[in-house]
Amino acid sequence: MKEEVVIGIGSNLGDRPGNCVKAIQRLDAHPDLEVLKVSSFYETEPVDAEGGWFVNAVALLETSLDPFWLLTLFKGIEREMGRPEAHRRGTPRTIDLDLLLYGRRMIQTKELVIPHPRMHKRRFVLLPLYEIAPKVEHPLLKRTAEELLLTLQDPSRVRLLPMAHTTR
Ligand code: PH2
Ligand code: MG
Ligand code: MG
Repeated sequence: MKEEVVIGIGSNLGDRPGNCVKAIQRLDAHPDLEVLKVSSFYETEPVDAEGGWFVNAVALLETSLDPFWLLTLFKGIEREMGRPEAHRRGTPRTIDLDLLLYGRRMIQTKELVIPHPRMHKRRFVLLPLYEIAPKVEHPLLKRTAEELLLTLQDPSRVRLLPMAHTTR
């Protein structure tokens, strides 16, 4: 069965927008995965992280891969793109792919928690998500992206990155 999946994409090391584009292209190249929508790219102030501002985006995928397969795929892409395996949370990274929503599925394991436990607290996630899927509902909080963004208390700055993207 195919599921709609929402992922977060982030980079704060090297060619940040280029890294995001490359990761999206690698995902789209997978035979069992289709990239349906990609948000604009945003420049975002780091939240509980070291290093400079991030470039962040959110994408909507359709896939028959199960969540744990997806996680393995994401880790492979992160590794190929130069992110060290033993990565301390918060240190600068060329690419970070996060599984945010997998349909309306709720998963709580050591390796994977879905919905992503911090997605509803972060402007760098909710603003791009609102752009591509304002009505998508958080299955635990029962609030749409739009509703979560309206009541969000996150003072970190998020601004549209002015550039043209060939992948959209
Ligand atoms: N990711 C983090 C921690 N902090 N801050 C911004 N602005 N963007 C991110 O993608 C991000 C972060 C952990 O993955
Ligand atoms: Mg992350
Ligand atoms: Mg991550």
